[in-house]
Amino acid sequence: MSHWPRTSGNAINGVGEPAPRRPSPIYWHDPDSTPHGPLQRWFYQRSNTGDPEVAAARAERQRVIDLPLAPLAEVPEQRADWSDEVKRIAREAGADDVGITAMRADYVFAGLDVPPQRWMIVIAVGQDYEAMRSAPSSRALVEVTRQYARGTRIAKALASWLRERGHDAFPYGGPMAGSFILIPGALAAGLGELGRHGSMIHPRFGSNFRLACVLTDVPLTADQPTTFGADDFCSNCRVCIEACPPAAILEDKQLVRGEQRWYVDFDKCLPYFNENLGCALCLAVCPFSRPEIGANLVAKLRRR
Ligand code: B12
Ligand code: SF4
Ligand code: SF4
Repeated sequence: MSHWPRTSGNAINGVGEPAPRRPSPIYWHDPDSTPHGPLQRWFYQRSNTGDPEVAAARAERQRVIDLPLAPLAEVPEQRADWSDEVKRIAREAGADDVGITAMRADYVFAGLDVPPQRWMIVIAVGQDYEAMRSAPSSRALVEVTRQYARGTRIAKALASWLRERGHDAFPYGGPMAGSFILIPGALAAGLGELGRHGSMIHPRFGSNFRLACVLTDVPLTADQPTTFGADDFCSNCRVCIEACPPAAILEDKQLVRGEQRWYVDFDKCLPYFNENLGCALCLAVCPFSRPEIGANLVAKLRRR
């Protein structure tokens, strides 16, 4: 806590602000550029426990991040709509779900450049439930790290495929925040609903999945947002509230940058997250994440 800045993370995130604005960089940016940067450095020291599996998963993730993209072909191939093809290629490369939405400037962190591409192809990758059930643990951290690598690998494969057809494309898979937030685009692309725990709930993977994406200008058709009742269900469910050790998950929606929505108390979550290998308990305990139970729940909510 000696690294804790005077500024509240909730103030940086715009809690209580009635006017819409772009999000501010808060974590997983250049640590010298944000008030919580020293805590970010400390996280990597703390989570470097000497566990060879964590080290191997991190090395593999870095190898994937460093992979070069295919060269850009000189003559662009023309198609009226690339949507079915890009989804097919993303799935073949390992994506568990894919959605398309228009890239919007209000997804981009304040002070960072708005990417020039028009479209966002959003990729979802499921995580192993048994590994995540052990969160917070080294095993869950390894699984999260592997899925970051998988999301990045798929995004790079799709971006390379587009470049080989003469269309530039930008892949993003984390774990650093990059220049834009993924959740509002993933919601718009129909990949799920926002849950009380501040992460998304997907109809098949529940909360237990990660996101990656590719930005491009090829002609695409946007998908529609989906609702299957998760938002309503969250209003009557307290599982993540009760499971979150620092009580960071709140009873009520909050006004954040002009939107009333579920919000997690950053100042409570982050110390626990940092001391406990990236935590993720809230993803693991969510009933939607439990294989079989999640699918039945979604079917029941859809019937209702
Ligand atoms: C910084 C960051 C964090 C920070 C702080 C997040 C925060 N809310 O302040 C910390 C380290 C605490 C964190 C923790 C976790 N994170 Co995180 N995080 C990010 C990251 C890199 C940037 C998000 C950010 O800057 N948020 C700060 C502001 C914008 O937060 P906010 O206003 O509260 O908005 C949040 C949501 O409400 C939503 N959102 C934003 N704008 C809007 C607008 C509307 C209209 C709606 C409905 C929602 C919405 O997105 C934000 C997500 O943080 C993203 C990847 C990315 N590039 O987007 C992953 C990401 C959001 N994290 C993710 C996950 C899973 C986690 C953890 C479970 C950790 C883990 N080991 O898996 C925990 C969950 C706890 C929590 N508090 O949310 C996933 C979510 C996947 C999913 N199923 O939805 C992402 C997308 C990473 C990924 N590639 O998959 N995270
Ligand atoms: S545990 Fe319950 S309240 Fe929390 S996100 Fe999942 S369904 Fe919603
Ligand atoms: S990551 Fe852990 S501390 Fe943060 S909200 Fe989820 S359960 Fe709570």
